[in-house]
Amino acid sequence: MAPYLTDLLGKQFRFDHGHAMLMKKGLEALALHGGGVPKEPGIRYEVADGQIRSELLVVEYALCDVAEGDGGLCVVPGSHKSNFACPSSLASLEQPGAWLRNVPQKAGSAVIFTEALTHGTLPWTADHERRALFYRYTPGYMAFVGRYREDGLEASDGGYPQPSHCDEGDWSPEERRILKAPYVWKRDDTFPES
Ligand SMILES: O=C(O)CCC(=O)C(=O)O
Repeated sequence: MAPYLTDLLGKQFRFDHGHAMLMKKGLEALALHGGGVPKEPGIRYEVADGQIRSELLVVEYALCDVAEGDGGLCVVPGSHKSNFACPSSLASLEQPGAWLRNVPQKAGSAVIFTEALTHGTLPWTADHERRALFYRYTPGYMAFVGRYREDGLEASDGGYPQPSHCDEGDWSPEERRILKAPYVWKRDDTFPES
């Protein structure tokens, strides 16, 4: 995964936040969000100087098979490059159509997508429970969620893992770098060799 994250986020990419998603049959949709416009801080996608760059980037691991039509992750292909906002009548998912794709996945596989892609969640229709893990990464210069406090203590809504939570040696140098707070000046590359 590291080479993809390096390529899309830059050599100093970091883990920002994550969560799990469980859906039982019949659970409702989550409206479309993201998209090339309007430009939102932290959701940038651009190609410049021969390089693709994303800000908030999602790696979504399926813990169960997802067939097309089961529901779950849905995307509007190419919408991260759009220059027209998604009409609200389409974003609400009330009018499904060929422009919207439900993404099939095998258990254990990962889908990588930029939050700048218009995406959402279709109602879950399969008999088995949907189980997915979301890991969200950012370039080394930015945090997406506001969990850093000047006094170094964790905010009440969870906070990031801190080196003090682990015994010395529990984390590899790469793991320590990937979990570092965002900053720019003299920041080490997360995986120096990739
Ligand atoms: O996989 C899904 O159900 C969509 C998740 C989502 O909306 C997001 O990652 O922002």
